[in-house]
Amino acid sequence: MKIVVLTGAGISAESGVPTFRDADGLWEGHRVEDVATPEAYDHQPTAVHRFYDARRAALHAVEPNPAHLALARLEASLGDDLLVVTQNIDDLHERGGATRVLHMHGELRSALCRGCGARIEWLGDLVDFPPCPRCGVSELRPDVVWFGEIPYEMDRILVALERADLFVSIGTSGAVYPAAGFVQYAADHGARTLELNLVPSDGTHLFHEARHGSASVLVPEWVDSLLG
Ligand code: BV8
Repeated sequence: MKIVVLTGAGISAESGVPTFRDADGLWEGHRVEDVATPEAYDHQPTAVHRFYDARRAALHAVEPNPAHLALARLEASLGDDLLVVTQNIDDLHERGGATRVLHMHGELRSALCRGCGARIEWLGDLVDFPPCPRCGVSELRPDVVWFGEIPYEMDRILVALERADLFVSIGTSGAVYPAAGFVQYAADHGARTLELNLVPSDGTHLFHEARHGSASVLVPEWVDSLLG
């Protein structure tokens, strides 16, 4: 059985990573739509760097939770028949043991050089405008897909959705496109669809089935039901 799993901030919530749209979904008083845009970066690069530097630094203080671990267990069993597509820019899927993860909105632990286009693993701050290790130009920005920018790996994601027998959405509000449209695309290509979320998402009516509760409970239960 081919499965595509889409994850959002809700899968990392119980690890202590704030979500975007829950009550505390603000960083330093910023709305994510106000700082996660190329215009915001052009107008106030230092503020945007501080926003992402803080989130990158916070990665060391959080750990994968049972939901991340369960998906890694599922991948160990299904191999290439499972693809995890995440909207998250944290590294908790990987630290939970997953190896096939597509970060469609980029990653905190990566910097993108506006000079030469290189994507460089980056663990420190960018606010001091360090030179790109490849071209030497000081044009490193967060390697994150902002509103108005094109998500990464869309071709691979759409092919996987076309071939999927099952599409499972975990911990996402269904507020941002094109990720929010994946459920319909998968269903149009014959997949069954399942939502695992704390509360019904904006798109819950689009799913064949929806289960509501904490990801750290629902995801291991779902994986156990598949693996027996
Ligand atoms: C694009 C990276 C073209 C940055 C992010 C008008 C109509 C429709 C669309 C648009 C429109 N105007 C503009 C658009 C397009 C726009 C968009 O969708 N805007 C929205 C606001 C309307 N999209 C774009 O610009 C995208 N690009 O469209 O390019 C294109 C398209 C296709 C092909 C080629 C070209 C780029 C969007 C990417 C923006 N970057 N993140 C960063 O992280 O700082 S968005 C960010 O918010 C996340 O990445 C995520 O994608 C998004 C939504 O967040 P969620 O992960 O869902 O988190 P949220 O807090 O919202 O929800 C958490 C959920 O978890 C909740 O439901 C909660 O109940 C649940 N939960 C909480 N705790 C738990 C839990 N569940 C289980 N257990 C728990 N414990």
